[in-house]
Amino acid sequence: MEKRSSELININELGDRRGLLTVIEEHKTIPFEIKRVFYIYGTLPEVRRGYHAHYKTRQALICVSGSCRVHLDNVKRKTDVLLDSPTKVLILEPNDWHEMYDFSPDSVLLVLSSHLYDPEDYIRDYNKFIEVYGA
Ligand code: T46
Repeated sequence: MEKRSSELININELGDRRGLLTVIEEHKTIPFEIKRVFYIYGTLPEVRRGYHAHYKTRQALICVSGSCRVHLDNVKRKTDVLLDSPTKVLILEPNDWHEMYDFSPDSVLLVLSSHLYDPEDYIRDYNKFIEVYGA
């Protein structure tokens, strides 16, 4: 299985007296074609979600309102990323087991995805994840 490194990138904020605007473009800001967009909101602060990795799906996570944290585990390293600005973009590669948590009440987590929804693309069992990506 191909392994890539997830990455937190900062993108520009364009602003004037009217307010702020931030742009995301496929193959420029985001290193893949965007096939699907979804957003996660109304998640209570004590809830932890995710608990999976993917086979193919690459994603970009942006907390466009409020904040949340993402736990990442690619077998070789475990780290936690704070998404607390619409200018922070987490490029999340399929080989990172991820868990999202610590959602603020106003949190809206926007996710841009390289593939259409396919339940078969999820690895929801941690032992299976190690089997697939541990070598
Ligand atoms: C991911 C993280 C960041 C659909 O029917 N279509 C969709 O495109 C999605 C994303 C979900 N669903 C259904 C499947 C479940 O019945 O919506 C329900 C909630 O999805 P899930 O439990 O997978 O949500 P999270 O927050 O655990 O994970 C989601 C994405 O599914 C996942 O790809 O990487 O956000």
